[in-house]
Amino acid sequence: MDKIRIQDLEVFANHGVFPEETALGQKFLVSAELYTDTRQAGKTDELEYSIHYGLVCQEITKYMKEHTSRLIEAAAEGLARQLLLSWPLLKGIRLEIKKPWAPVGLPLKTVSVEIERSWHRAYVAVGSNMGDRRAHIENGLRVVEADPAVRIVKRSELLETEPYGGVAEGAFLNGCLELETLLTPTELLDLLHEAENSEGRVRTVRWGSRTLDLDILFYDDEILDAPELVVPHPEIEKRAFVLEPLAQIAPYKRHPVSGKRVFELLCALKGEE
Ligand code: A4P
Ligand code: MG
Repeated sequence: MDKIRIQDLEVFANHGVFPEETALGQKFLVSAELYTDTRQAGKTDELEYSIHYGLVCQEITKYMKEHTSRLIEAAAEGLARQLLLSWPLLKGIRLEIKKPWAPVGLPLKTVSVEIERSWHRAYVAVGSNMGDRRAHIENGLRVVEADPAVRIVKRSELLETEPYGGVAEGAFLNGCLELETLLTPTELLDLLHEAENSEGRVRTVRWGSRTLDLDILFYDDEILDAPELVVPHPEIEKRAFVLEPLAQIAPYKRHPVSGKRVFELLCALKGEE
């Protein structure tokens, strides 16, 4: 991806573990690579299609001066998040904060941390088969959307489906979402659990009835094998109640393991019925 690079922006600010660092302040050098597609700006010569690096420098300076972190890790994390939230054309960022005057009592040029953060695309399955199913889903999605680090960019319809797996009773409403998020897969799962819990979800029987179930289907093209988080969701291919709504919003999305597209998986499953 194209990038706009800011190198060693000098800011006097008050981050540090030692009391004198927060009291007296010191010099920091901030470098950033802003990942963005510059093609349109390049063709039109119009600033509105790009990221105004002058304003970004001002925002970095303001953030560094207005916050006090003990660790430059925390300053970098907070600053990267703020920039990614405030600039719609910014897809990702590599950010380095250097401390040339780090009080370690030994001669050094700089110490620094460098992080890379970006927006990710995730797909989430939504289901409910207890009580006011539509209300459980809408309320749960409000909890998800309340986090600024998550944007729901597409929603399928909510489809009426028969219970699958032989444990749950009562028809389900099922749907799928496409999200853009700054959260890691584990952080996203925690947020989904929070939304489930806010709707009074009680975990009794696996695959049993539930007020709200939110499962991660895909997270970019990542493949995760930890038992507490398997991505892509291992049951996608077997479930019409996932593939039908998913095909409404992402028919051409490829399963990163099999390489098959969502509409192909749905056709294959229907062919078996
Ligand atoms: N976990 C691992 N991978 C994931 C992932 N990709 N997304 C872990 C979400 N969670 C994941 O889930 C148990 C644990 O799985 C989580 O704590 C997480 O660490 P859970 O939601 O507590 O339990 P569950 O929902 O009963 O189990 P599971 O396996 O999520 O059940 P499913 O697969 O959701 O199936 N029929 C219809 N028509 N529609 C439905 O929506 N749903 C189910 C439940 C059965 N039949 C259905 C439907
Ligand atoms: Mg679940």
